[in-house]
Amino acid sequence: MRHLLLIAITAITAITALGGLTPAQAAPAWPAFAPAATAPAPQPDERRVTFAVEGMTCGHCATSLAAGLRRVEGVLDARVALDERRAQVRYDAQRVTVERLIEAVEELGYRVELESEG
Ligand SMILES: [Cu+2]
Repeated sequence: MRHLLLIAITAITAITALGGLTPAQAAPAWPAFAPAATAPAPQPDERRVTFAVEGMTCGHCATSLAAGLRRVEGVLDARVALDERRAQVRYDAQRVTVERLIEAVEELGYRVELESEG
């Protein structure tokens, strides 16, 4: 009976030594994720809007209105046609709203109405 017990213990010890995992092997490997870069920038939601603008009297008005619109955060481009009394704005809807653009035109001293979007 003692011999059997001894044999059993020896066998278990041998199995553990040969087949058992060392702590290093048992420890889970670090997940192979790529290092986290900075958060990706959201995709711009590019849109166009056209405004009817009243109050421009000369080329300087049109130039300064276009420049003022381009300074608004989220505006990608602005073109103003004095003869048509129109301002066309290309903007990122993630960063600016049409309401904000209207405010900006009014702050520059002109009356403005939304003409078309898209
Ligand atoms: Cu002017």
